[in-house]
Amino acid sequence: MTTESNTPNTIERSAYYAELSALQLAPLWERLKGLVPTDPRPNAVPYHWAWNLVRPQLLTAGRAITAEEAERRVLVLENPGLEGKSQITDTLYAGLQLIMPGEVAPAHRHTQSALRFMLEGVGGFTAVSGEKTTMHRGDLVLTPYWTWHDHGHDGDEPVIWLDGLDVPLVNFLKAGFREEHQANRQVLSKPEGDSLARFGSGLLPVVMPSMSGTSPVFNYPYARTREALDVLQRSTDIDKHLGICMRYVNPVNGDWAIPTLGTTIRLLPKGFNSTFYRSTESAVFVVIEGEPTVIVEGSAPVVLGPNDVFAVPGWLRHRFESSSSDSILFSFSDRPVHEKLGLLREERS
Ligand code: GTQ
Repeated sequence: MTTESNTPNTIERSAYYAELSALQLAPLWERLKGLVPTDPRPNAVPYHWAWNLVRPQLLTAGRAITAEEAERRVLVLENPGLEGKSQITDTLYAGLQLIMPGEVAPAHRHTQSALRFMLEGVGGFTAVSGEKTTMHRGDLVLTPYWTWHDHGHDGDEPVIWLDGLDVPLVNFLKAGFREEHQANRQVLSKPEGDSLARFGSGLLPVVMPSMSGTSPVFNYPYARTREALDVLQRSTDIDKHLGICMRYVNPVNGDWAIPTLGTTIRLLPKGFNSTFYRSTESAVFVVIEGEPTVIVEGSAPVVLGPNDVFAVPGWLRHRFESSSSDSILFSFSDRPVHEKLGLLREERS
């Protein structure tokens, strides 16, 4: 005799599913493999933004709108796999920001963390939490979450930098808040260079102020970074996947400089070909020196020039070649989040 429990496939499934749907119920067995995939399936695709094509469009933006009207005059780098989403990878936001001489990008704050990687022009500055820093090419400048920040420009040529934010992550968590300051510019209460002297000189105050999770070093000057890479290049200790690759650190706790965004600088010596690497992190690269080639498995090699941006979604094997000269690449990624949640998986071939 058959019982109800061992006679499946006896009902009309589609009518049943419609009944379930009306009750806000769904059969997991139709969805399990999509919900719990065998391996990561990013929507983002590898993509290259060539500086020589992007820069003229950015300068046109300079004639289309003022920094003040725009609040931030930025061209968003939007991944072709994430059309309309203002995302460069599944978890990261990137944009190129232009500020013209004398302009102000008004003070605001938000719970998304931001970084600026300075690319072009002299005299641009940003102010964060009462301190101003003038940005030079290759400098990494941090805007910790929920800190007032405004940008300005005392020079006489366009200033352009790469913005990186954890917008998709924060929005996924529905933890986004934004506020506009009542003044365009915040009051400066500290001398320029205060944070670097206090926290970024191999020294820390004996009496530590209370801190957020972001590094209190708010500008990591390229002059210092470059000098370190120069010395490290004399060593033979070159990782076959990463080259000479260093991370920007929060000197207070040894963590990544930004809790959600992993920032690195790497030097690939002339003639260096890295070996395929992949990890669950998604990353954005920008070339600061040289002309490296990036090879993503399954795609044609891409030759990158200075200031070109390249997005590598998670779990895609990729490697770099640096044939004609030394190359230096800055990158930011969601790696700290993978690490902190125990989700980081790497594969080195
Ligand atoms: O400079 O504060 O590219 O709030 C996107 C959002 C830059 C900024 C962006 C922002 C900023």
